[in-house]
Amino acid sequence: MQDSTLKRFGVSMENHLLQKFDDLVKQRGYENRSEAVRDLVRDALIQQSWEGNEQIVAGTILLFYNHHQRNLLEEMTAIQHSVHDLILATTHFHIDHHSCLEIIVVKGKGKDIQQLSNKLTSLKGVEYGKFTVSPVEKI
Ligand code: NI
Repeated sequence: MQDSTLKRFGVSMENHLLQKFDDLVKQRGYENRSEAVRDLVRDALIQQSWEGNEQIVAGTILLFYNHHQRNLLEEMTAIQHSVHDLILATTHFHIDHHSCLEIIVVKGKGKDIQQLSNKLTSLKGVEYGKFTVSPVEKI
């Protein structure tokens, strides 16, 4: 059972950093700093919890790429087939004449998913890659 009692603690930081943080709080529409800090802490814990470990996570790998790049589609397909047990679904969008957006929904051990994401996003022709993940157990 999680203890959800709110605790207060003091944070010191340089003024310029705090000003930037306040801008971010405003931009993202947080009610106050505490709410923003809570989200940042949760994000950090999520990151830390799957990096190189055995915990089961679920998430997405988003890839933006040029499908004219030589061998890219073959390499992508080969990589995905080699770890088919980690992949729940793949959705492909033809964005324009050259560009494709692919979203791969994944589930498996954090370290395996991270490795898969690194392999795919580092392929030549992949212009942008974004890996988002959530632990299957609640944080
Ligand atoms: Ni396409």
